[in-house]
Amino acid sequence: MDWGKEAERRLNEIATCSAPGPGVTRFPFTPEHAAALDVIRGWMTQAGLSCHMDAAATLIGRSASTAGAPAVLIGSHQDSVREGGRYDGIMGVLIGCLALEQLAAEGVQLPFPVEVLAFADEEGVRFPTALLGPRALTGQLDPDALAMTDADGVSLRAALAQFGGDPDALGQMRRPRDRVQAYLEIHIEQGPVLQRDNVPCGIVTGICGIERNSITFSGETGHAGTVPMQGRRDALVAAADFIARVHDTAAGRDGLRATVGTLNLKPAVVNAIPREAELTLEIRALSDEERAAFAAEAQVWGTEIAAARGTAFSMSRTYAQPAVPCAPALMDTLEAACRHSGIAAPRLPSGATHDASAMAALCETAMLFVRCRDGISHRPEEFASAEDMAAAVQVTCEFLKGRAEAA
Ligand code: HGY
Ligand code: MN
Ligand code: MN
Repeated sequence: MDWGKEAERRLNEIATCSAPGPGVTRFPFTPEHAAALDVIRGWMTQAGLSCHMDAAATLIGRSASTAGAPAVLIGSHQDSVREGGRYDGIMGVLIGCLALEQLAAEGVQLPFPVEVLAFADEEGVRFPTALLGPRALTGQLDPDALAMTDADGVSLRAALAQFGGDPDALGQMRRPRDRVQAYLEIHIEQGPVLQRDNVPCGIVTGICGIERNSITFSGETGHAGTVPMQGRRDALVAAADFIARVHDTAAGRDGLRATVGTLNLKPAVVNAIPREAELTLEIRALSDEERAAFAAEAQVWGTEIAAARGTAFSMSRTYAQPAVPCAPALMDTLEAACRHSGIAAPRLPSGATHDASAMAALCETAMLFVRCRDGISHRPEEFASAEDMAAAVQVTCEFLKGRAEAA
């Protein structure tokens, strides 16, 4: 079987489980999500796995292994950003299934069960929180997150319950640590390094920490034609100063990323001065200390700029997750698996965050990156080649065989 071509075919099929518009838009607990789970159930069944959906709406396929050994988990997320690509997240779920199909075809009996997990919500786009599935499995879920609402005022609790999950059971989902031996996530790199190195796969050394802050500048509205420029308390002008300061300072901090991804104005009409500018500031770094220091600096800049512009300023952190190193022993197993597949895989950090960052609270985690064309992701043009996906299937098979030899 040409697993690369098969992967491409299946990803093109599941990409139709999307809201209308360019690229893929598949938010959690939506009809698109339900349609995708029907497709993924087919993948899991074809891989010989028995499927069930847990209380966090994670679809889990488990191999029929009779071995009482702790399971190896292979997972990623089914959801996408708005107008995203066909590979981010879902490719990792598929490659786990294809690798198990390949091993079954070879007649390989692993001495441990394998589970493939399709997490519902990693992106945190619909609700201002993320990683619901992994945090439930690792006992890290903040119950307050269930009260968070989407743009239509629907709570995470209501959306999950309506979808067939069980919000009240999330607190009892924690997996015993002795029942899981490792978590592997296969994911498109979303960056340019593997293409630059001309190699199909890479081994992730660590996942950046991330925090998101809600920021508001408040001034005074007025008639755009009659209020003199002098003395205006224009919230958007203050926000513009702040955004430029954040961007220009972060540009000088190697490895740190700072992004203002959303901006909402009030009253948001062409002929009135903005009285309120609400924005989000996301900060990422492989060092949690560096990330916290930058957030503290931003707080100071906001206060100073607001005073200079005659506006008020508020900043509150709405989300945070620490940086996570990957497990050295698993990285070595992955490296051997790549070598057996004829790949000299480089090691590299992940600027993007992943389900693995939360799973690390339960077990040792590893990530295999797959080359990403021109480093483009979170866009319809995102692309991984069939050849590289075939290589990732082979590496995943070799990784599982490597774990079996070490058992
Ligand atoms: O935001 C991220 O890094 C991930 O793609 N959710
Ligand atoms: Mn992802
Ligand atoms: Mn993503």
